[in-house]
Amino acid sequence: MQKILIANRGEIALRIIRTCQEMGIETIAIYSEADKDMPFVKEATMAFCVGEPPVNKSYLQVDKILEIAKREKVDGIHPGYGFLSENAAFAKRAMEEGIIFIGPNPATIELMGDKIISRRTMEKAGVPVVPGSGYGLKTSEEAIALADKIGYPVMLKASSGGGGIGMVFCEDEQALDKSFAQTKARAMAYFGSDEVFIEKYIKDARHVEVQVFGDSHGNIVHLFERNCSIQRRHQKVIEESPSPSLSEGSRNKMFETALKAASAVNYTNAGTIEFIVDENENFYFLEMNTRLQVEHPVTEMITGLDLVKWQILISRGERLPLLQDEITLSGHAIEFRLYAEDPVRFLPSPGKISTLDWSHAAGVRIDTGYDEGGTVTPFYDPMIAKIIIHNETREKALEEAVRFFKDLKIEGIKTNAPLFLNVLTDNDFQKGKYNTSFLTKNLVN
Ligand code: MV4
Repeated sequence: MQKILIANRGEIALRIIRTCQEMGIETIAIYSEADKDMPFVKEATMAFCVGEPPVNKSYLQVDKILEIAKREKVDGIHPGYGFLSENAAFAKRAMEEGIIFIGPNPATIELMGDKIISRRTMEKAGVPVVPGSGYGLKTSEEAIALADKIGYPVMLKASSGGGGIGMVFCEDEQALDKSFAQTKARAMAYFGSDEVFIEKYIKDARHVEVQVFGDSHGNIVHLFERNCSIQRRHQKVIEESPSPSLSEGSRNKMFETALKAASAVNYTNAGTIEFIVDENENFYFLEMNTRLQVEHPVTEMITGLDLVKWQILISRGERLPLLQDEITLSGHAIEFRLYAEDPVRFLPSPGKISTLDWSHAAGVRIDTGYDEGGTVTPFYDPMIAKIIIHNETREKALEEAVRFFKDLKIEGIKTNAPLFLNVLTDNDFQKGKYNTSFLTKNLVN
């Protein structure tokens, strides 16, 4: 591969460009009119405008993007995350044009995109799934009859959803009855499919995901786990590895299960197996993400590996660079997603970043798409930067994080930085005792 088109923007586009530069690969950036002055546009070997700011007029313009890829004779397309990264039709069209889609094959993307089919596939492979329906539900009566068997509360989920989108919590029969038709209608409007299913709601659970990689020679490895329980409205805010308060026995069982899950679909490239872990450390498969994830730097820091490089090597048919027992874990890593948002109301707060000074951050990894003076526009995710701290122990990493956020100099826009100091000084968080209810229970409102 000598030339790669990056079908993304911001920090992840820059992140991919950096690895390509190290590997001597040329990069083609695409950008919307709103992003013309962003660093990733300047940093790429070449850059082309694909349209107006709204995503459906720019970053989701499949025809335009493929046209540029063909015209510029790129060998591969890296989709990053979000946008077209889990769009099987896009991956397929790229392959049909003789361009390598840097990710798993389209059939696997499609299979994992259907949450009922992926659930069934995993169950058949002997991977534990949450008690629930492995088929689409036609009527609220059918849903209620099943919920009576598995017990309330339940989660009503759209089969084409995922990542928290199209999911509704139902405390009791009344709530399920009330939500059923609406959830179905919304799923139809959002995803073009009204298939829904239910699962028992696992409460006070931890959200732990295992990073996996597969190559086209049948090898599959895991790169340990990430705890992503600190979320708000299904937006992850803090991720760390290793996961605190998880026994070695459960962790190892989770790794084995993740390998079993990936093997069941002959998985290639980077993927993540999401588990929900209950209070007794029972864990269940939730979904598989068939892309590189936002929080991949956490894994890079504890393993010392470059996951984008691995993706590129695998895509051009090479073997996994390391065998399972050659992959080692060192220290503790924690990532904080700094957003341009009102810290009180938790609403996006776009604007010009007049001061952005990382000079106090020696030894801290900052993945950002912005320079000082840059503008966060209202068209895309308002994430400004990912701050990734790696230290010998969790305790030391948390101390380093406190120092970092006390000294952080960012001006001109509101950010969620105050939240991080609240979390970092929370007693339960320091002890590693937290779950998906943490932000709602302790620190919000
Ligand atoms: C669940 C769950 C509990 N029980 N499913 C959210 C993201 C998506 N990948 C799956 N998610 C969840 N699915 C069952 N059956 C808990 C979550 C979940 C969550 C729920 C509410 C508030 C925050 C959460 C954070 C992570 C996961």
